[in-house]
Amino acid sequence: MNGADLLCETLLANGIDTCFANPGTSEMHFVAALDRQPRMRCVLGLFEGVVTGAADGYARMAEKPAVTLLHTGPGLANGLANLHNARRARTPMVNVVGDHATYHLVHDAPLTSDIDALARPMSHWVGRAEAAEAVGRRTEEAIRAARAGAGGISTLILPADAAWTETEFTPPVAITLPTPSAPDAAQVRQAAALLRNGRATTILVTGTALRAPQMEILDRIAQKTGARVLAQQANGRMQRGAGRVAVDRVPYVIDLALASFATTEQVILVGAKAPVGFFAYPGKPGSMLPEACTVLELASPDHDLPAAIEALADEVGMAPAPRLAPRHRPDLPTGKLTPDAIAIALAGAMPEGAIVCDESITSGRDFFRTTYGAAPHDFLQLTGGAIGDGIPMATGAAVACPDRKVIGLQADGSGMYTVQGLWTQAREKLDVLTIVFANRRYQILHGELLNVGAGPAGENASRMLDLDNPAIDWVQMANAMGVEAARANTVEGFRDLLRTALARKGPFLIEAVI
Ligand SMILES: Cc1ncc(C[n+]2csc(CCOP(=O)(O)OP(=O)(O)O)c2C)c(N)n1
Repeated sequence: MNGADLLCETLLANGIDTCFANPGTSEMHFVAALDRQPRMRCVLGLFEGVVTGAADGYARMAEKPAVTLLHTGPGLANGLANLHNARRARTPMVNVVGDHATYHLVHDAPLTSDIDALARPMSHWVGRAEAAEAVGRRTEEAIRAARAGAGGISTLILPADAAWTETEFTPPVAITLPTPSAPDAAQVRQAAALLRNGRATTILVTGTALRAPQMEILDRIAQKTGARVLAQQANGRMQRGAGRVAVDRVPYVIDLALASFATTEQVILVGAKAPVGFFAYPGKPGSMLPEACTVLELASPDHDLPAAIEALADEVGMAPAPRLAPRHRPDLPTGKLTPDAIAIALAGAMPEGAIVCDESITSGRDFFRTTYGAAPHDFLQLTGGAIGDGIPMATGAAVACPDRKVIGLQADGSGMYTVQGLWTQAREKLDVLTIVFANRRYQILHGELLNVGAGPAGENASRMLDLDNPAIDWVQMANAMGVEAARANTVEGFRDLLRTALARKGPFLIEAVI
């Protein structure tokens, strides 16, 4: 038994049995240890952004961490953007980053870098297994940190000699997981007092408050008190669709966000942050709330949010029943394909229990309005604004939930960041339908150029914002990675492809030319 074996045993003893990986020489003993563990599912990603994004999507659905295997500082660095997104979603994750053998570091070999420094900004916990004997303890610390509160990113650096050195073995046992903090009774009383004072109140929620049972209680509180319930702009996971409470989210577009809160006098935060502009825009405020608005945090993300919601209900009372969205299939238009028509087609055809991974950027802004009455589904968003999480997230969600259809709503520019994830979907035969919104441009940035007051795009700006020369052939690209694909230009063509794609199992891609 060496340090790498001990690492695997400790992970498995704690229910971590899925490893998203992209290894190198310094991790070869960890690879060999994983090889001796048939209980561990190892999934190769062909770029570290796929690895970390897949671990993010996996944990959001599995409700437990995956482990990632990353190669030294540069491998970790390639995966950082999606660690950032996962950190924003409060996704639990354990990253294992291999390093040179401790005694080799003095030589400053080409791959030597300050891994700790690279890991820190995107991790809640960073630790080093200094020697084989420290691996078990360090791994437990990493797991504990990943499972603390709402969830955290742990990065464990594993020097090659700590991995390959023999060590004494006592079979690891599952650690006791930290319990989330109980709601603060004084905050609950204060929130209840706000809800009774007759002012215009928004209850702003995220995290586990966005699961169906919690939203039902929130809606019953809202009916009783006249408050509005709203989801944060970006959320790790939300349960929505027919038979569930229809909750909207804070709009991305700053003027819409400001308008949404214009008459709000009080905000009660349930795991959420007070709403701010995604960016600063000249002449516009940073906070989306009116100056005089009162903000009260009922519960922080690390509190037990379901318990906080129940405590609030006990304090203020509830209406007898929640208002649930009825099943609704809007009429499909005909002719030219638009994002709206795609949402309408999905509202009619999406199977029950689908997992929608949304990285549609501008094309999905109106998706909610059309799909409140779609079959009940989970909705996973890009949480940290770092594009390139969509295809990986869908990949990880499909690994976590093999019996559910995963639907990726994928903007084309963002999709190109981690397009290699399609290969993993083919290799693992994952049931993912990717819908690429092929508008052949960075549409959002055309808008932002105007929004910041920099004027319309000229020749140079267009060359930085347009993707049409040459146009990306998504069908050929998916095919090259083993994923069947087809293109749709019209609503009728899209509807037919969607029907075919949803009737089969396995990865499929529709290039929706909009
Ligand atoms: C990692 C990262 N790099 C760059 C950006 C800046 N950025 C924001 S949106 C965007 C392009 C979006 O284009 P696309 O994905 O095609 O969506 P569309 O705007 O066309 O709907 C870019 C480059 C970012 N958010 N994250």
